Amino acid sequence: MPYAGIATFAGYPLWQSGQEVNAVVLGVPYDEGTTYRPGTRFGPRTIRNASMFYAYEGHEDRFYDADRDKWILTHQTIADTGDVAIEPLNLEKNQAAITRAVESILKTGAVPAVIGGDHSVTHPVLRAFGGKKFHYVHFDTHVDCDRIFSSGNTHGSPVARIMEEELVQSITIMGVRGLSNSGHDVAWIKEKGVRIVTARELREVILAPDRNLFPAGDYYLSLDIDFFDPSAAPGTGTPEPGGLFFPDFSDLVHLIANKGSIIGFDVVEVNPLLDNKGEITAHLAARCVLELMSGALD
Ligand SMILES: [Mn+2]
Repeated sequence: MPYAGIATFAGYPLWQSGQEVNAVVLGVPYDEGTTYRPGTRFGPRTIRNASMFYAYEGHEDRFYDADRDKWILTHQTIADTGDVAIEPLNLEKNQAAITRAVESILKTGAVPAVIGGDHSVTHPVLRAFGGKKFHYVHFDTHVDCDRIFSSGNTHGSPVARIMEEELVQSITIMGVRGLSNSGHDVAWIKEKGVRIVTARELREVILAPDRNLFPAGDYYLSLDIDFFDPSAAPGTGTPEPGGLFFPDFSDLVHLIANKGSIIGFDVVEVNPLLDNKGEITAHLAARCVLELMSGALD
């Protein structure tokens, strides 16, 4: 039963380093990049716990998606490697440890499925791809391009760092809204060629999918849980009204997976200390990991 035993992601087995599987789940319990309400260091453990809800069926019977009337992730080998060992207040060491952990997964040919942690962890995760060319899609309320003094490695700046280090081929930020983005940053990144699709625009895209929105190629997807409406994802540090919902996200993942190939992804910014009693944010995050996993593997 899902409430018994030690919680790995959705009850999948632990990964033995070097073992060949299709995808490996990696937790990054790091939130020292947080600029407002901390607590996402507890994200990986809580998401794993919530994900056990999806461990009713045996591995052979995973999963029947009733909404789409199709089977997903059947016969895919998935494993959980636990968490990166974080050393408090040692940014360089932590970033290097995150990069190394993802490298060890990529080396075996598996898709890394990262669960955070705050959004600053995406930057060292992307370093692990070592110059490989791919499109980067950032699902977020915020453009995460802070350029203010000492914002170097916070959860408000991963996109700026990714741009500086030229780690990706293109950047698309989806779901942007609210009053906490700097208009100057938005103007700056647009000028640099970053594509921004606001939450309002995204609703139109979902109603009438533009098949040319995503070119063919490899994709890395980064999901900040504050992409969702706070009514669906209250457990996050910087909520903003006007977000989207799970079926919207699912449609977007399918849109990308049908055009390109998802080579890695992360789900970040789940803060269990701010979640409601039913832990709906953690459950949503677990479900999103499975949706992304299906987009990557099926
Ligand atoms: Mn973010």
